[in-house]
Amino acid sequence: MTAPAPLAERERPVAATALDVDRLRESFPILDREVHGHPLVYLDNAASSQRPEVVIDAVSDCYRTYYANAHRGVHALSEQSTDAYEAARGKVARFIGAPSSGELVFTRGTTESLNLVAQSYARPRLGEGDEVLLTEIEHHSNIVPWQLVCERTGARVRAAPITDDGDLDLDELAALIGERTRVVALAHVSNALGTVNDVAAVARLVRDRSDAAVVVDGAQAVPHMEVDVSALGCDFYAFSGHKMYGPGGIGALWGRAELLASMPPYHGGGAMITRVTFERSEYTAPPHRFEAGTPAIAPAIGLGVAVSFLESVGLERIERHEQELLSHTLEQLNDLPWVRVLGHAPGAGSARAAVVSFVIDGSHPHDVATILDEQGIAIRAGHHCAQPLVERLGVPATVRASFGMYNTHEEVDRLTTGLHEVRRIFG
Ligand code: C6P
Repeated sequence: MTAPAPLAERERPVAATALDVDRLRESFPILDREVHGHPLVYLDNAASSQRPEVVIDAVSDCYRTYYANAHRGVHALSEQSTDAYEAARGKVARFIGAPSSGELVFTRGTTESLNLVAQSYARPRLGEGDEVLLTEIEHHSNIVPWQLVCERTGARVRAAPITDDGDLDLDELAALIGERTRVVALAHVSNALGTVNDVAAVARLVRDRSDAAVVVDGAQAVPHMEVDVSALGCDFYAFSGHKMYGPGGIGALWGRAELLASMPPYHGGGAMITRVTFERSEYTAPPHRFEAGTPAIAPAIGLGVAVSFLESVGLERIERHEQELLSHTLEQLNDLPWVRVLGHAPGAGSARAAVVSFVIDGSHPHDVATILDEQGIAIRAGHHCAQPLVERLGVPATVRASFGMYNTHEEVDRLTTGLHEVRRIFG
């Protein structure tokens, strides 16, 4: 028995050339709503994006028509759920260029994926004096799991410096890779600044100098650009469904087959064993070895549909559109002398995704967020779970506008108008 087909047919491909944003927006029911009497302007996509109707329907259809536990029953519903769950794995694996769906582990998201690598891959390999090399731009999810594993093994965390504009300094990074480096873990795209790290170049540097594993936090890359893990040359790649127009509570970890095969389980429980006695247990092969307990079946199926949706819109077109929004935003903000944008100017350093962090003279970012919210504009203010980065940049917090495929130039203009209102209030 196979997964229900009609949903895939309902994934309407959007026009072939430029992105038809008006039509695209019709796919996202929430974008129609008002906030505080204003049409919603949703610019908090780095925190979590919104979902298209096909994803909402896929999850709902699963629960309405064929849901049962996966991998556990011989009855029709269980087989149908299992098939749909495994089909989603195949789709997600193909989407990121994984050589095989067996290398794609479903997790709760980026955070769990990175903890899994830290505990199952790194912990058995780390000892006193070994090093885990991170960068100053990392999200807490790519810092704290490594601290936890270092505390238990005697290894230590080091951080490769970034420039004042938020670019990774590859020479400095190379100089920090030594014979004790066991892991190099970095973000593909910074959630706070949008900086796109050249992961392929970093992976080459690491390979030339050590046999450390290259672990990539892809949370902010996968929804916005084509990702091919094979071409990147990394060993692990982590991402979250809720940032890529999919359901919450689901994400994935891709890992090289031979590495996954060498790793002990992260969690113990049902579905990850072949035999259990009170003396010992034997474990299944990856990916199921790392999916103990009943998985998030409907969310995984929804993630598969989100991936099909992204493919139907086209990553290239999404990236082009978001780059236009980024340029438009930077042009507008650069005209406001009381706004200071963090990160480098477009074209001045490494590539930049459509995330814009800034500070406003005389206004705390949280007050800015509140005044924008009163105008129906959702942005995020704070340290964005990247406290070492924000400290490195010498600011207490930032205002962050982060864009998605459905944002428009008019929404950028609404943001600018909103900032003028902030200025009027704070003088
Ligand atoms: N960043 C933001 O507003 P989870 O929560 O596991 O889905 O993702 C964690 C995570 C890891 N890495 C990066 C680069 C991220 O941006 C995030 C989530 C959100 O920036 C929430 S803090």
